[in-house]
Amino acid sequence: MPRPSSTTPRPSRRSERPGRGASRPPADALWRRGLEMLRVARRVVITTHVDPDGDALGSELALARFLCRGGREVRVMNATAHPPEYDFLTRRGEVRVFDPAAAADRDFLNTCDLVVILDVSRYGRLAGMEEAVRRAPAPKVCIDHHVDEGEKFDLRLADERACATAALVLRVIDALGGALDLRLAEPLLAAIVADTGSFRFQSTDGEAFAAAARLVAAGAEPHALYRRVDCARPIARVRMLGRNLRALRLAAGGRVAWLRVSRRDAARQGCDVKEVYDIIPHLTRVAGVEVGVCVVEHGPGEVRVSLRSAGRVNVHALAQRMGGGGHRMAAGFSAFKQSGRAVARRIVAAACVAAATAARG
Ligand SMILES: [Mn+2]
Repeated sequence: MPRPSSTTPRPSRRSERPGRGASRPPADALWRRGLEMLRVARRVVITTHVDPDGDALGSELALARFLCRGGREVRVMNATAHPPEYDFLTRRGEVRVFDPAAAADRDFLNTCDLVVILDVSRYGRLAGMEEAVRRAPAPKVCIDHHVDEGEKFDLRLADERACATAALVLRVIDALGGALDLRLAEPLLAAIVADTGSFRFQSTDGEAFAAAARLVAAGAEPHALYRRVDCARPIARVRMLGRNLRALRLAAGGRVAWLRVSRRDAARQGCDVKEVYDIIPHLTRVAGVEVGVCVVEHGPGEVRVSLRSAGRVNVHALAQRMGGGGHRMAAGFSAFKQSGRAVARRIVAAACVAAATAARG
């Protein structure tokens, strides 16, 4: 099978006029096969990575709603819940947290005729759903924009340059002749805003803006989205960000900014451990910092590390060495049966080497 990333069609930047026209229908054989599988499927499971983010959830909702229009039976099932700030996007019961003990969940997964895996480059990212998805007899189609980790899906529709998986979902909807309405536009815009850092990250391209123009024309409201996602935080969460900003440490002569926080630290401040991740955009805001490292102890022996690049360091390469993945500018990994302190020491040392090398280059 050819490497999908080299052949995946992408709307031409030159021909795409702002605010006009659907993205060019994907034309190569891989995409044609994937689109045909989506078109003929009648019972579809859609899933994504553990701890779904805005792109993961928004992509799922838009694809599910689009496929439902064709009379298909579609279930969105994830290993864990999405952040509560995205609840407003969902209808009651629209997204299920997969329960391996629930016969209804297992039965649907085992009798569906297609499993669509979104925003995931490796089965391992499905965490508690991995085994059940692998065992499901239906073919698995992956739609994703992460760096290819060589994982074998039945079909992988991928474009590493895409700003968000949602941009690929929009290409799919366009190619299958779907019309945009608010039910599709709202989650797609939330997804693109999330994955482009509100149109600021390196992945932000003409396709992101052209898609956004169409989604806004279909009724999505950027300001309302911002208010609901970013401006509804409990005071404890904002105060914890303040404490974590104070605790930020610099290494490698100011080229690496890093922080280690535990679930206990967060709990002491009345916060959920996932709210620690609010610090991440700030890591690379410091002048001279090339790499940001956020080490979070989720539980005894479970450490999750987020890596961010200011531009020169490929943090995907760093994450990959530790068994993780992601993108060139944003990546991460999990470590088990190790202390947060030990993991932090190892990854900060590696980040310092990478940052120093980049500074010399
Ligand atoms: Mn994504």
